Amino acid sequence: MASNRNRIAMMGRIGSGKTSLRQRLMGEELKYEKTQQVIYTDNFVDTPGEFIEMSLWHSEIVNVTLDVGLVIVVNSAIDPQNSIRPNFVQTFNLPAIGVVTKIDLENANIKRSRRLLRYAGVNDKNIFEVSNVTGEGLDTLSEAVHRHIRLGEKHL
Ligand SMILES: Nc1nc2c(ncn2[C@@H]2O[C@H](COP(=O)(O)OP(=O)(O)OP(=O)(O)O)[C@@H](O)[C@H]2O)c(=O)[nH]1
Ligand SMILES: [Mg+2]
Repeated sequence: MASNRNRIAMMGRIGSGKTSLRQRLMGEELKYEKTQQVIYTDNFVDTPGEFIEMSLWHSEIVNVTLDVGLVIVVNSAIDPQNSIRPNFVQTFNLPAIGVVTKIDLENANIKRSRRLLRYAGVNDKNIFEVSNVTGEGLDTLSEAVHRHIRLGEKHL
């Protein structure tokens, strides 16, 4: 059977910046588009924030991870709410990276985001801070992602 392991699953609350980050990591123009369903591209499985926010969809998240080699959990630095249960990422037995987005905004609370990502089970050394708008932090994140996934290549 063909392997889909050269793909990344994007997870996080509605509006946290998953799709924007996918566009940035692929060097595409930022284009706002609400994710209404699971979107498969060569290197990504982009999920709607509803998958994390509504427990009804939690089993779908597990299905999605069968098709990937890396999980990215996205947390917006301006969102005080958490929808991810403790050690959530450990369920998948996959490498996990945490990304704090929206660090360009005045009311960004990076410390809170890092805490929520650790709570979700992401190791502190695998948490990166970025702005999808200014591009800050994206090079460092990109390097970390490339240790797991060859972006730009179709899945094997
Ligand atoms: N200022 C700022 N805005 C951002 C950043 N990342 C995303 N946004 C904005 O936040 C909004 C939501 O971004 P999306 O990438 O669509 O979020 P999403 O997580 O894919 O949302 P769903 O598809 O609804 O689950 C858009 O208006 C983006 O332009 C960032 O780093 N900084
Ligand atoms: Mg989206």
